[in-house]
Amino acid sequence: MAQVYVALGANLADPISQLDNACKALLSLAAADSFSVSPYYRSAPMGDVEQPDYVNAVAGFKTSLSPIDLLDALQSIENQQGRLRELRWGPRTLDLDLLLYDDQCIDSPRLVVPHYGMRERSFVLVPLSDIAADLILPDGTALSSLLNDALRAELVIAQTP
Ligand code: A4P
Ligand code: MG
Repeated sequence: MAQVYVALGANLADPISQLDNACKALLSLAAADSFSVSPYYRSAPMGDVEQPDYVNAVAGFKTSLSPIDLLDALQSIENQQGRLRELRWGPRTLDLDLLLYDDQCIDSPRLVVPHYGMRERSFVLVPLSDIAADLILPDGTALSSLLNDALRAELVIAQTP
């Protein structure tokens, strides 16, 4: 079994329900009693595309799926929830990014882990630390060392679990 962390993000079509539905789907990939999810946070969109605010969260669970099978499962959940891939960094009903897969480093055409943006993004670091405060990244960096008050101030709690 691998311990994995998945970032959830949505900014279209009732984002809170999108995250609720995604959590139910992720639960079905998780080993019994291994699933946890952070509070949901609202944040301004990162990037230059004009679009609604996002709701973001991070889920953690144990799974027997291989990394690529897990990516396939995440993409099929995105597709079931009406995801269209129109514009890079554009609005979406649901984005599921695989942040961490145990302490593996993966660099393949379809999958890069740890996820490339996770060390800078408040909407990833804060919810990840809610469910895994003592986490050490594969390169030995403590998650807590990447967090600060300015990052926390970018987020507003939208819903607690
Ligand atoms: N891929 C490679 N590695 C991974 C991984 N670790 N997890 C590949 C998931 N996918 C991975 O992703 C494009 C391709 O990345 C996939 O086909 C997969 O094989 P995508 O989800 O189709 O495209 P995307 O989401 O538009 O691109 P990307 O780069 O994932 O976008 P980001 O970086 O996630 O940014 N602002 C706020 N506040 N909150 C947000 O959540 N999200 C974005 C999207 C922009 N602004 C945001 C937020
Ligand atoms: Mg993505």
